[in-house]
Amino acid sequence: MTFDTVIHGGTVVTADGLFKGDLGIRDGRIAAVCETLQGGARRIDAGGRLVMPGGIETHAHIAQESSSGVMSADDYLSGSISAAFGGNSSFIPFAAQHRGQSVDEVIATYDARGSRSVIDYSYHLIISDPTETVLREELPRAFARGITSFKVFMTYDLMNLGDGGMLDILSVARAHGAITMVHAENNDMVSWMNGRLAAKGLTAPRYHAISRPELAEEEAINRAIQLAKLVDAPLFIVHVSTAGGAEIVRREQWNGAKLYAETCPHYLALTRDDLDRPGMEGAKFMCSPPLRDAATQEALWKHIRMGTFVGVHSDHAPYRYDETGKFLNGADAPYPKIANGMPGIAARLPYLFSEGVVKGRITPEQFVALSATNTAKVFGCTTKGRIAPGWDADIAIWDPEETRTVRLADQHDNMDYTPFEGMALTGVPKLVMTRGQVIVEEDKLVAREGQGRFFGRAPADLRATSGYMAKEFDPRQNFGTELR
Ligand code: DUC
Ligand code: ZN
Ligand code: ZN
Repeated sequence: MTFDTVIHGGTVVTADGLFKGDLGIRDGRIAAVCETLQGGARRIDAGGRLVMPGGIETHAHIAQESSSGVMSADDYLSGSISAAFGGNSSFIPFAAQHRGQSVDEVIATYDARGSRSVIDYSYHLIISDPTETVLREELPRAFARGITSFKVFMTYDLMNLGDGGMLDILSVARAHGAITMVHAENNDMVSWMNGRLAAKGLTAPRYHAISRPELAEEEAINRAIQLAKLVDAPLFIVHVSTAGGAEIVRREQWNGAKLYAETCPHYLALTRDDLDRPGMEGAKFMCSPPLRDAATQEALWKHIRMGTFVGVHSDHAPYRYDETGKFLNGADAPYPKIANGMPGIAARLPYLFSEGVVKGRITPEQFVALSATNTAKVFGCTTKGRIAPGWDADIAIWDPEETRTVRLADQHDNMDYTPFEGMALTGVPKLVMTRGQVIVEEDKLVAREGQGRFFGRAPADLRATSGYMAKEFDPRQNFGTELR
């Protein structure tokens, strides 16, 4: 058997186990996994290193306008390069429909933006305007192209769909085998808090965290799940930031909901105290849902370990600390007029490895599951996220012992700060490939612009969930499931 590349002498880590072995790669795919392999036009020595599936970053805002018109600082070139330096072989950013826009046009716009990527990419749609045309014509066309997931918002005046709008989306998604992702925060609770704080003139960045209470997330998570259960639709709760929210997710998973969730590194690494930094520095740490506290961090780690979360994703939402980003509305803008989000696509996996695997909170196998394999299943990436014959050769080779301190100067995104600045992290991705092509090697980019390919996705693999039958839809008793 001939190979284009052989990776030899490393420890291969999969979601199921660890073994010493070699990988043979041919035509962009893994052709052989064996104790030892000879040959290979190129042989890569992985002695002393871990050979893992390249990360799949499934929560990133790249070349995306927010509803208030702020453009993220990273495009598909800088965003994908930064992702690759952070150990990712592919990513699934959002393609955002704002009110009045056609979904077909949104997808065409992102196709043009995505063509610059150095790693493979797909999109989740964000839906903010579910008109009849969107529901009956455009979403089915998007599903047919392999865009099988999308995000809806329960907060933000220009994005929030209301419960009826969510039910419409959930029902259409279910019919097509798509999964609905939800940003769950109670919009009225947040608006009410904003009003109270504004009346007292409390508008500094630190009040952003106060304005979005933990209860607002917990209430909305619970409501989103009940809405999804009514129509038995798969649901993915993005960026869970509270212990209470994670507990509700866990309970409802046990109750049979087709329910998945993620958390993000910033909720593990930072707290609302970071918003108290001097002057406007706190704006760097403004994200929604907001940062919480140390007790929450411990609870989130417990849920990561126990499997409540299928993934830990960055929610890379890069808004610079200048007038193009955080301060588009002025250098001392009140917190409701400062963009929510922070960068983290490069730090996600090094942080999870260092704080998770190296500190003994999760196993190396769990790291692989959380960084690639689980979410590949949930988001229908049928050729990615595994090391097995026939799968894409999307591989990351890590030095598990090297320690590096995060510095802005070493970042590859378009940002002017990193919230992880100064953190010493152990474990460094040394080589990253997508479909057998090396993207990053020993701190150097070796890919060319546009090398990544769009990949269509299948419906979520729901076989491990039992589903939920609302009594009112039980054909033995009432109207029957066709009403859903
Ligand atoms: N939601 C996100 O997922 N990212 C940034 C801001 C937000 O509201
Ligand atoms: Zn969100
Ligand atoms: Zn996000």
